Amino acid sequence: MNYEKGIFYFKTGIIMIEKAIKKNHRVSSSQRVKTLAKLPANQLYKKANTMRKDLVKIAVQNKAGHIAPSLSCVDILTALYYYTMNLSRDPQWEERDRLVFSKAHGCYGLYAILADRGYIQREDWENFYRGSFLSGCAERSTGHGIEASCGALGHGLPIAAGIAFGAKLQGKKYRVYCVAGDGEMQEGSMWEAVQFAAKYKLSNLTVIIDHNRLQAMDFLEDVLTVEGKRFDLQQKMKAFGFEVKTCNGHNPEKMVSIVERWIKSSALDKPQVLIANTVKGYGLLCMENIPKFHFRLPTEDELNMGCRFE
Ligand SMILES: Cc1ncc(C[n+]2csc(CCOP(=O)(O)OP(=O)(O)O)c2C)c(N)n1
Ligand SMILES: [Mg+2]
Repeated sequence: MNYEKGIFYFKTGIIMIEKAIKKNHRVSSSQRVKTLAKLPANQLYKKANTMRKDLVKIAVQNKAGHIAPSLSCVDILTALYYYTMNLSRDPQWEERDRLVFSKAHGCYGLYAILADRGYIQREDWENFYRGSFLSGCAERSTGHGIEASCGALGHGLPIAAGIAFGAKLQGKKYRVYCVAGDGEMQEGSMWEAVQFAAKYKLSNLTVIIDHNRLQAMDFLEDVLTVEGKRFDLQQKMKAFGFEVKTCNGHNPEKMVSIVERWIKSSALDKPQVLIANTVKGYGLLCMENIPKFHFRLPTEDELNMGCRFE
């Protein structure tokens, strides 16, 4: 009798496990994933202003210095996170679009956005640079929406090209975005990745270059850009086989429309680059376009000079 009862419970247990597996399978299929809501394009600049305000407040309070390189790419990141990228509440959703943030020192706006989108806890963001897991340069943590560690410049684009190539090989539909610095584009590894992406026709890869014309403590033209060659990057990227567009990098509405056209163009068989003309330190009047602010906190007097986002 006990033996028969045991068999009965065993069989019931197996049926329950099978049901649970099926249910779990259904929930994790891509159709059931809750995608993150997009903002209307004309609200993106306003959202970027909220992010700028947040990042300046927290960076100043925590004494973290890379404010200017963070401010120049907030509109780019806002365009990607609130409009262009296909994302879900689960930062590790297999079908998600990937962002590789190559100029990882300018990550404060990225942190503000990841906190706003619910990928990182507000408390971790508020304590960044003073004890939380969020450090001065973004480090890989896919559970929090950060795909790669790129503190040493020149690594993000090679990683992004590898992910895009893998997606193509596997027939995956997700797209890969890479935000790179214009000074960073001097790294040899970036040009190896550019050649690779063009050779393998990685049409699922979009690079956005934060073209603020400054690198660390000096202007690009005074370091490596050939004198007078203002359109250096466009010409080079075109010659290397990329689809190239240029626009105002503080106009997210314009940026999303360019990228949207690329995404929807089935005839496009090239990787693309958007050269986004930006201002380093954009939004804080004391900082805009001033080399010494690459890694320097503003004084109270400098902050009182005002900003564009109140
Ligand atoms: C391989 C490497 N070399 C040097 C540095 C130091 N460094 C940090 S930011 C930076 C300037 C980068 O300029 P850019 O890519 O134009 O970014 P921006 O600060 O203008 O946004 C440098 C040289 C680094 N992080 N990695
Ligand atoms: Mg730069």
